[in-house]
Amino acid sequence: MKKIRKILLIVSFFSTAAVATELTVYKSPFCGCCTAWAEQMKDAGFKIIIVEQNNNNEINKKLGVTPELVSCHTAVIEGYTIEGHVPVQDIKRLLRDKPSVAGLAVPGMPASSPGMDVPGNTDSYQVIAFNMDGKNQVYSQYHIN
Ligand SMILES: [Cu+2]
Repeated sequence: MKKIRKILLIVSFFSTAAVATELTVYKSPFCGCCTAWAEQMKDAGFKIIIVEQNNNNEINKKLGVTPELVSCHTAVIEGYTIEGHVPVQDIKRLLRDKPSVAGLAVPGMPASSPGMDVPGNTDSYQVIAFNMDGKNQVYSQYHIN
């Protein structure tokens, strides 16, 4: 029994390693909080591909990231757009549930969000599920008292 469990563990290790989901991050080479967020996504098991460019104006237009959604970096994972400091649990939920949305966004750069991580900060913020037609809804919220 113990032996079987050990084999299963090894098999599951290799299968997750083989199918690491790619997360492409578009960012400015000077953005430190973008890198901090990408590091957390890497720790969560995603394969990170960084594309450095001066700004994301063009890609944001293409991906439906409107000015009220915009943040410091834009990422793409399995056809979904991830704008800004979106927590990993929301991305995992998105990939699991596969809702018909264009992506998730944390507009601006809330000080309490992952990658910002300003010590002791508990500013509330929302993760917005957005669509190409401009229809947005709240996907999750953090530090709401
Ligand atoms: Cu940022």
